[in-house]
Amino acid sequence: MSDKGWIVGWAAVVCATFMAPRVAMASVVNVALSADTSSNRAALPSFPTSKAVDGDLSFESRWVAPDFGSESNPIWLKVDLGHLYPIQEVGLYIPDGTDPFYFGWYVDYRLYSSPDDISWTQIADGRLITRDDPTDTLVLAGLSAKYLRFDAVGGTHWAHLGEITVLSPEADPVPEPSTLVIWSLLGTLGITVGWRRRRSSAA
Ligand SMILES: [Ca+2]
Repeated sequence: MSDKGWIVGWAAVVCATFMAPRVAMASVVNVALSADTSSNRAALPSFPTSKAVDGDLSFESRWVAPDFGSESNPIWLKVDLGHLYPIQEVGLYIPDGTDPFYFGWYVDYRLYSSPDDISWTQIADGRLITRDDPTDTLVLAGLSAKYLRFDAVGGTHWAHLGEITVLSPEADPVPEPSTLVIWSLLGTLGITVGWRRRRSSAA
């Protein structure tokens, strides 16, 4: 095979290797995990806003603001995702602990998104009820956001939220092996071409 044939062959292998793993490596990541959070109301000391994005679903890991939210005066928790992400799904959860005293509490909410912390769009509303209906899974299509805001607008108890998860299909933090494969193959290609050139020169 000529040098040109070797180069064309290796180029085809590189292209095929590059394209295939990119499709296979597509995954979903919770981009809200450990994100920056804030609120328009001071939280109880043991229940700061960060508890709502720590990945812990226990009763002790909640955000709790010591007041009731209302339609006209919501108490909100804002999540700064750090970047504009395509959003596939948002999960909301409130835990109930083991004491029946806490069973049946509910929080009415409205959920907003924003690309810039200035312009906000309501994307959902609902009611979370401890034990009976503590989770809402909101499947979203075509939404991109940098900020999400959970407004507590009513309920039987103070504004609170156990966890918010924000799943993005394009935020895979794992380095793509395809990149390593490409450099490996390009390195091999260079060695091959160099060797063949030296061999040709020697001949
Ligand atoms: Ca939590």
